[in-house]
Amino acid sequence: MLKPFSSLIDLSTGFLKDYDNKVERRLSNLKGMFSDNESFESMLASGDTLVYEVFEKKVPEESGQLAHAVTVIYPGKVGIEYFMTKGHFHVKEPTAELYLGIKGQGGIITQDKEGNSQYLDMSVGSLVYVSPYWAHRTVNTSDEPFSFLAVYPAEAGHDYGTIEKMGFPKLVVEQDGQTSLVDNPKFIKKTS
Ligand code: M6P
Ligand code: ZN
Repeated sequence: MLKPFSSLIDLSTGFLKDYDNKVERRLSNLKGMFSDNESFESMLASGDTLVYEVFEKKVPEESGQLAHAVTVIYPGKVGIEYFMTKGHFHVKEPTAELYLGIKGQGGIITQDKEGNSQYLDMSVGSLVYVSPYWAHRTVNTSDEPFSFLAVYPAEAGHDYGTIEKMGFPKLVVEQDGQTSLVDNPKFIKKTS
């Protein structure tokens, strides 16, 4: 049986100090996810930039356990679209997730299976509840690393395939120095 344990987030840097596992996501891991393919390919040609890292605590992937991780999204854009996570639905769809902004500025774009979408700004202290059935992707809208904590049922699972096929209904972009949401021209709405 898992004993109670603690870990430490350095609030001055936004990093989790004593993580058990680190997932690195580079540009090449996000192929096809940014809207502007030409900018993506030319950026990739000059280096496989680190886009974000997920620092995880290990807990068993079973009912009753709470998975938790700190994600740091580095500043950057592909074309006008901000650096972002892959985004996912949960494999076990009726599971929620809670986010807490730790450092920097960003936002979370969500969508349900009908193609409804909602964007929520995040800054230090923002507490975001992602309801069951809603896919979620986080973006860094600033010029410093954006760090947040996520807590979710350990058995939830990540469904990346659906997002790879459909995308999100909106893109989070910088236009005239402002963060804006624009329609994703490549979004594929579920028909059934
Ligand atoms: C948060 C949580 C994790 C997720 C991570 C990166 O920390 O939602 O479950 O893995 O963000 O997002 P993604 O898996 O979509 O790349
Ligand atoms: Zn999730």
